[in-house]
Amino acid sequence: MPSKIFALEGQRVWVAGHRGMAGSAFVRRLAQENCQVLTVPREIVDLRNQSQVDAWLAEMKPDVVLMAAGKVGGIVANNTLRAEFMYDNLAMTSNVIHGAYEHGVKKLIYLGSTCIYPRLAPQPMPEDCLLSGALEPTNEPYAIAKIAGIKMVEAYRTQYGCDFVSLMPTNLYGPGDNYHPAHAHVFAALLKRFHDATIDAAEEVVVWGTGTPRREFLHVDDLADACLFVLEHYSGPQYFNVGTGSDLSIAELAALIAEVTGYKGRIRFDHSKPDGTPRKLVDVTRLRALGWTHRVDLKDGVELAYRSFTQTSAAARNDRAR
Ligand code: GFB
Repeated sequence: MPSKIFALEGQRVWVAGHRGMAGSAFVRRLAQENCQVLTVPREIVDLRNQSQVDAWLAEMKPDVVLMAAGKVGGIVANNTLRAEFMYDNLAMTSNVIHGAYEHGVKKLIYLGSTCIYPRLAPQPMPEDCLLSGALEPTNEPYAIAKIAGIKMVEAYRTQYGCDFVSLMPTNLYGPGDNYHPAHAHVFAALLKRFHDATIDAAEEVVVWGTGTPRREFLHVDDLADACLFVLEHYSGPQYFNVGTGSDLSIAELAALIAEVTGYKGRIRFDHSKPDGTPRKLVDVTRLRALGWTHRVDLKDGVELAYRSFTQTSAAARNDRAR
């Protein structure tokens, strides 16, 4: 374990995007640290608006920024809301990174995504395969915006000496996920669909695509832990993949979620829906060499995520009943 080069203690830490799945995990994780967490709802500061971001930074003067804000979604959301995914992410990224530079932020962590790597990248995908081939068309606008963010982080370090670092989380899941039937990522979409099918004793659940694409899944609390680890132990020009180092097919994921939710019916694959990238497994050698490894294995993670989903749904039902 390397020694700490930066201590969070006493720092003012702005979590940008604190209502999202990653941002809310950062807030939970930071509660264990002796630091001051700053958040602001989008009704007050729209991160796409440069002057609002600038005014917020001038007033709050954070020492650290965790940039978890972004417009995100699954394969269909990415493919249909192409303009929004591009504009919203480019605008938020550029306002937050440039503002952090202008207001003397000491450290910033930027969250990219593994869809920045070429569609047919070598597996597992090393950080160095960035920009070595064509992107997956279904999420190209989002990937281009994320690549712009990584390159901004790089450029602000080179030209201005900003201590900003990028992380590339693999597909995330956990509390605070979006369960929208069409726009969710596969994990949350299937968790909800299998849960509903179990409650309704449905005979069939439809899973999009062929079931053969392979994906890697990381519990969002592990991402939050990795983020603080990098913040405190690394300062330099490298960026880091964050994953578990193992993947499974969508068919295997569906079977696992069916088991955890208690679903006993049939699973049908809808070949009219897109498969996306055939495989997306990150090479985690670089972050492991720095001293960080994930803690939550997928089987435990599905159970944890399901528990959180059912508790949140029960709380929402109680709220509606009041
Ligand atoms: O999480 P997901 O939507 O996005 O997963 P990506 C897509 C894979 O899961 C495809 C299959 O192979 C889908 O055919 N799948 C099966 C489903 N059933 C469903 C379902 O009900 N909903 C969804 N969404 N998929 C995303 C990118 O790629 O990964 C983002 O689009 C981002 O930009 C994210 O990078 C991490 O893994 O393909």
